[in-house]
Amino acid sequence: MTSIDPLTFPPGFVWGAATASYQIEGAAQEDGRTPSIWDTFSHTPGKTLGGDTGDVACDHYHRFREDVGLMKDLGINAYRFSVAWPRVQPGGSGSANAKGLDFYRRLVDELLSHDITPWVTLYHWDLPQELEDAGGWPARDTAARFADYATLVHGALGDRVRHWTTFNEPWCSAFLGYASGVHAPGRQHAPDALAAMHHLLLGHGQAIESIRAADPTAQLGITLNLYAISAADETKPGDLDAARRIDGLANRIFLDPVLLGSYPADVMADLRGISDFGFVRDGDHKQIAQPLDLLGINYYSRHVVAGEDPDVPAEPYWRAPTSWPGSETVRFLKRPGVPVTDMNWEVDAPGLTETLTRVARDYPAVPLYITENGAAYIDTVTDEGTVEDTDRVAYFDAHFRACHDAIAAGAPLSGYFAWSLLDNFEWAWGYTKRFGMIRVDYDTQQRTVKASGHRFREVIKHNGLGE
Ligand code: GBH
Repeated sequence: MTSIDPLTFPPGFVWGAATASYQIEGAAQEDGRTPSIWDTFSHTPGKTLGGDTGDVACDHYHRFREDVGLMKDLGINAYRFSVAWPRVQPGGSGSANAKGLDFYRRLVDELLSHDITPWVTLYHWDLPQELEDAGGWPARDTAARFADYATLVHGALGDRVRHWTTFNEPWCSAFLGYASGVHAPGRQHAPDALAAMHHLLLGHGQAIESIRAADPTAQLGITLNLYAISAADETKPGDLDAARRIDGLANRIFLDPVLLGSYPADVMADLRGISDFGFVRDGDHKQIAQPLDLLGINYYSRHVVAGEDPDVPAEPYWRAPTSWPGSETVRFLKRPGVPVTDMNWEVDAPGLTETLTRVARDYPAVPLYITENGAAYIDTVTDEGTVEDTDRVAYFDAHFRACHDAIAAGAPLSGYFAWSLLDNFEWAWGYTKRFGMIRVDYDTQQRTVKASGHRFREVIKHNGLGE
C-alpha cells in the first residue's frame, strides 16, 4: 500500500493534556492550604511506595508559568487540571481562602493568554481532612459540602472557565478509598464504599444544579473511569456472568444513575448481602441525573474475567481485589502474551473503541471526551539527555487510532486529553511510575519533553496521524 490513511479528526476536535492537583502542585503547606486525606494517607507509614508524598511533587505551584509554556510548545488546545479543595476552602466549609483562589486565577489567566482552554475538575481525590474526620464520603452531609465548595470555585473562576467536571473517577474515591483502602482515606468497609458512591453522585447532582442555575451556558459534566470488560470464554455461562457482574460494578453502577436515573437492578441484587441501599432517599435519583453537556471518560485497559472453576487452581492474584465488593467469585485473568505497561495493565486499544461505541449505544446522546488515557513505562534517557519513550509513543498512537475508529463508527467523541502532561505523584505508587509526555527530574525539577510529547505536537498540528 502506498497511500497512507491520513486519519484526520473532525474539525474542532479538542487535543489536550491532563493533571491533578495533589499529583503535581506540591506547596502542601503554603498560602493557607490545609491537609487533605492524601496528605494524611501519604504521611502514614506503609501507605505509599517508599513513603512518597505530594509535599513537593512537580512544584507546579511555583512553576506553573514554565509548565504553561511547555503546553504552548506542545500546541495543546486545552488543559485539564483539578482544584485542590483544601487550598481554596480550608477545612472544607465556610469562607474562601483568597490566596488559594488566586493561584487558580493566575493559572487560568496564564492559560488563556496562551490560547489554551482551561478545563476544571472540581475534585480529583483531595478531600479536606476535616471532612473525612466528620465522616467523609460515607456521610451524606459531605455531598452538600461539595456542592457548596463547587459553587464557591465557580463563583471565582466562572467568568473565564467554561468547561467544568465535578468528579474525577468517583469509583476510585468510593471503592479504593473505602473498600480496598489502597487509596486515601484507606478505610476497608464495603458498605461504607457504597454509601460513599451514593454521596459522591449526590454531590455531583447538587453541584451541577447549582452551577447551572448561576451559569446556564457553562459546559458541565463528570469524568468516569470505564473499562472494557470481556468474558474469558464466551461459551461458559459462569464467565459471561462474571463479565456482567464486573461491567456492572465497574461501569454501569456510575453510568446508569448519572445518565439513566437509577442504579442497575442486577448490580443492586448482586450487592444485596453487603448493602440494602438504604442511603437512597426520595428524590436522590432525580437529583443525580442532571442533564449534562459532556461525559468525560478515562480509559486505560480491559478486564478479562472468569467465574469460579474447580479445575483451575485458585492463584491469589486471580481473585477479585477487595476493591470489588460483591465479586468474590470472579477471577481477573492476565492474558498470556498481551503486552503490559509498567503498571502491569494490559495494553488494549480496541477496548477504547469498544468503550466509546458502547456508551454511545447504551446511553442517551451526550458529547464524549476522553479525559485521560496514557501509560506508565520505564523511560530511557539517552546520553544526549533526550527521552526515547518508544513504548509510550506506540501506546498513544494505537489509542489515537482507536478514537478515530470510534468516531468512524458514529460515537460522538469530541476531544482527547493525554494522561499526563508531566510525570507526577502516582498515588500509592509514589514517584516510581511515570506517565508523563514530559519527564520530570525530581532532584532538579528539570522538565524534558519526551519523544511522545514531540509526537503529540505533530498529531495536534495535523489534527490527525497523517504526514
Ligand atoms: C487515573 O486512575 C487517575 O485519574 C489518575 O490520577 C492516575 O494518575 C492515572 O489514572 C494513572 O493511574 O482492580 O482494584 O486493582 C486510574 C484508574 C482504576 C486504574 C482502578 C486501576 C485498578 C483497581 N484506576 N484500577 S483494582
